[in-house]
Amino acid sequence: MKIKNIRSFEILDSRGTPTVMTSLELEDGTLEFGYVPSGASTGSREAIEKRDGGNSFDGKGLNLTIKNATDILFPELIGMDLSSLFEFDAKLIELDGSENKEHFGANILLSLSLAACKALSSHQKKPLYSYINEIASSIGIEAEIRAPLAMMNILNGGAHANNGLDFQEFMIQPSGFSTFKESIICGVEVFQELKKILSKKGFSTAVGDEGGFAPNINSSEEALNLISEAISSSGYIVDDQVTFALDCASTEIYEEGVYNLNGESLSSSELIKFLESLSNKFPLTSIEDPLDENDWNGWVDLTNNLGDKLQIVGDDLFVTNKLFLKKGIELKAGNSILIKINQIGSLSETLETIKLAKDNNYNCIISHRSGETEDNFISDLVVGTGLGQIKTGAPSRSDRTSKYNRLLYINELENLNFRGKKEIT
Ligand code: 2PG
Ligand code: MG
Repeated sequence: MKIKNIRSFEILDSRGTPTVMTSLELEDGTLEFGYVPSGASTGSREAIEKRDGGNSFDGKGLNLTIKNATDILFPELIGMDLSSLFEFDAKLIELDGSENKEHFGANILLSLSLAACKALSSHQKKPLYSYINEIASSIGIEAEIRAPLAMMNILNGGAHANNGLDFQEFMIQPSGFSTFKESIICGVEVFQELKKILSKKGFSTAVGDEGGFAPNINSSEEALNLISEAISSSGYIVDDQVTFALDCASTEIYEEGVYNLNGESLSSSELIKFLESLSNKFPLTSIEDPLDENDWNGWVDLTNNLGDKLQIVGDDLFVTNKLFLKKGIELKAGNSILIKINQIGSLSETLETIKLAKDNNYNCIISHRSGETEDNFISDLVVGTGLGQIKTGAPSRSDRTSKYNRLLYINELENLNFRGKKEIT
């Protein structure tokens, strides 16, 4: 079916920063939209998010970027036959011609890739998750449609909050349940109990960028103790039913060879020791970006020490790019990968990275960005690829709950299998 029209629009993300939404219309009237999220703690090797510079929106405006794509890129695509997402994405990559998508911008290209995927699925009258399942299977990803175990970020720090916590995300994984619904109910109850506890102790219950609380506390232990208390007092069992996951986002605290943590300067091996001791005190099942994006030796050491026990997740390290993942596989750096579609800028390349990860037994976690929109494409993506884990913030604020709500809907509709603990053991 031929592409009849493409238009991009400057819209706002959950931080009020401009982002791009693109509509793609087929000749039969099918009309679909691609929305692009945006990060705050970005990896330096991510594909380029193009912005206008200048004065509008503090340099983050997108009018010129959109005009450039409208004048030069879209005329090449309009009239094209859209029958394969892989062919469409390959065309985008060829027309951009740069290694990191700086020519038109990974944000523009991703909005097109997502709109095209949705248009193909609508045109074929298939639910988005089923269509994604088909294309994932077509490149050899063994994808069993299922509900994911959530990583819920209920305490925010680092670049996502204005408090004293150096690590960025303190998450729970409600894994000890037999259904997705029970697991989400547990997460919500713990989140609400945490609010009561913080309030009783005189802390603020205002939330950070991903909907989790951002109290003015200073240490990871204090954060994890508060969460443990919330789990127990809401009637759940720490470890047995709910475990912890961290995103240290350590690239953000690394400066001139040292890690700045709680007012101290730690070497790579000191930070590794600290994380090991934390994992002995608390039931951690996952640590993301424990070290800086260029500290490959540290990653190898940490994976060697803790990799049998928990997920060591590369986010800034791998930036959803198969080249960096390949390096990690060769070095044995990390054993899991965070998957963010806008780090690489097309759905096809995202699926290729997932294939490489799965072929090498790396766990994959589909992730939102801290700057999100109301779009919930990643919910269909995690169900369709059957990857089994999603990180999409706290069960609070519409930019986060839109993902949970879509999952609740698909779960009910399809009576999805939920593997809980098996995803992380
Ligand atoms: C992360 C993400 C999402 P950001 O570091 O994993 O939680 O944050 O989008 O700011 O990179
Ligand atoms: Mg991260």
